[in-house]
Amino acid sequence: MTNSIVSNTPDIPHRALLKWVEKMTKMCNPDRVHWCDGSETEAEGLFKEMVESGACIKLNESKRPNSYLFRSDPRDVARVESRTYICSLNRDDAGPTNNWEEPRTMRRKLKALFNGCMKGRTMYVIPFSMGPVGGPISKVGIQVTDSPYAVVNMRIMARVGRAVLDTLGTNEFFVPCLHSVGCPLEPGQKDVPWPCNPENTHIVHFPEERTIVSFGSGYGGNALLGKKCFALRIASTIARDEGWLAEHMLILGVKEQGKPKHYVAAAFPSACGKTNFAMLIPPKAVNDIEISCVGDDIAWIKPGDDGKLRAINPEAGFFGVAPGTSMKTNPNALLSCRKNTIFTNVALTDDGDVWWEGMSKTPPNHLIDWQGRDWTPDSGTPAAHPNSRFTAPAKNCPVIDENFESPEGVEVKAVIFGGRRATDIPLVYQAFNWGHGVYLGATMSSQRTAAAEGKQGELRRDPMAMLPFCGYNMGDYFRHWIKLQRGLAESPRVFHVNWFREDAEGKMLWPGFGDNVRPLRWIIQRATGQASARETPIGWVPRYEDIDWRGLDYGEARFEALMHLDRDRLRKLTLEYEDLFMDLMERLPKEIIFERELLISRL
Ligand code: O2Y
Ligand code: MN
Repeated sequence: MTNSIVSNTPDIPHRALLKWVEKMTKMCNPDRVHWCDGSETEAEGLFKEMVESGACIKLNESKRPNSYLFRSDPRDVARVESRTYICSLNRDDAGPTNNWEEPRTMRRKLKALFNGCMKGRTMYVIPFSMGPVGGPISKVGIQVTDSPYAVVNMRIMARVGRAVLDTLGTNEFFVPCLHSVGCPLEPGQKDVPWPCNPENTHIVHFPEERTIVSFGSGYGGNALLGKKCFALRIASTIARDEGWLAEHMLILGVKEQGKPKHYVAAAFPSACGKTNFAMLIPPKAVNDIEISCVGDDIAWIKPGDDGKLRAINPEAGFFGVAPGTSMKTNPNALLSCRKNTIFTNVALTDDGDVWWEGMSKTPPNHLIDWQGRDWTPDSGTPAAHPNSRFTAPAKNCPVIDENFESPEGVEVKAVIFGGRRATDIPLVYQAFNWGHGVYLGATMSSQRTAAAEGKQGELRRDPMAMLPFCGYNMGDYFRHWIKLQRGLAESPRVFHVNWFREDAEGKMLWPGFGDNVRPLRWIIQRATGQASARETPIGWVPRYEDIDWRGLDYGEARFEALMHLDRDRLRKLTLEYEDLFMDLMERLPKEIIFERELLISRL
């Protein structure tokens, strides 16, 4: 270790890890190095320091026990896709859907940025496991960071501590994750509440080396490197090489009374109610079915020895979007953040609790908004930032699944792809086979909402909801999906859903939320060979009588409108897909072209 730097370096036999941390220390030049043990005492100490420095506020202990509010710099409020890079050796291996730069050039740039970047700060070393510690599907990362905010969040989102180091033995694999907010402090210089360096933000992945380097942002996916950077971008490249899948999917369990529990994995682009679906509460009248949540965002799916696909949620917490979450829309999410939770960029109430748009019908008369300013309902600006977040332990969730901690994961019976589509796409349909299912995932698209970048209503292509998260060429990714099935004894059935179809007046045709359990029940029954269906050119669809309508007054004519297929429009939409396929042409598997041709001819 560098002589003058105080460090609590643990006694471990993993020489490569010690050497890497020493190298990072030399380059970043922090005042102290702290290896995190993930303990409650350690977190208490960090929160105490951050409250004292003004980096966060402790919330009212009786209303929101052991919970804290952070306000970020207004220039650092979300993931920045334009500054996210996949630096593979070969440009084509990143593909046309990723930003790419030549790895040596990028390394040179990063080296200049990281040189002395932690001066005046503590460098934290976070050993973390994605998935249960030591599990057969789990993987280890070591994040080095100068952000105590990242430390306390990582402690909720991943499994952190000495037990993780112990699994590494003398030379086991880990993903090195280097992070800095990019704001060195000169002696005597006072820190700001949310240090960041937006002009120089870079979120960089080196897929061949399996390393992550993030500079300049302290927010969410840019700073909690176990999440999108590791569990999706780097893990997807590892999964390609090892024969499994790292997916942007929730995992939920469905238990019908008197029947075995089954699990599904589902991919939705953002703003499609993914967390709501992951924690769905069925309507009262449908009282013989229970939904449990294994994960709300990411699934690692691996073929088991029995040739069936098994999935784990590699995360240990939820980094959920706050606005719109209420006891009406998602009570289980709200209950998940009743204690031991970190809030970022939500509003503060006068009695030391939190509030955000949509939490209650009537807003409080007075709040402190996400930028620390007085706020009233007449202010004309949102009290909470639209991308404000709660970081809550998954074990707080009232419907967390009994197998959430199972190292072997749960068997996946069905895969669901979904999108927000006001027209054309029916509530639910089933792919004819795996290849057709991969085509459905590859052609996923969703309408942009007001919160998303771009023109509202415009269709954004988002294959398998992985557009910003696939760590390699999207054409190779489709090929990997197709190939994976060849080694399976049994593959999950594949479905497409759309909760957002509208009538001619622009009114929602489907109630959504808890009622989504109705198509979900049909999906489970189809995947387990129990339900009937009707064949159409786009796939198998339920007939009116195949859906459980108890407690919902939904006539046959309305269902017809919800499921209506306009062949001409669908053929036109299919042909319009040409543009994405043209971009990927060089690496697009022929199976995808065949599926498209088959669909056009069926239509
Ligand atoms: O803006 C961020 O950094 C968070 S993005 C995020 C967080 C939780 C789950 N999913 C996402 C996403 O962008 O898909
Ligand atoms: Mn996500």
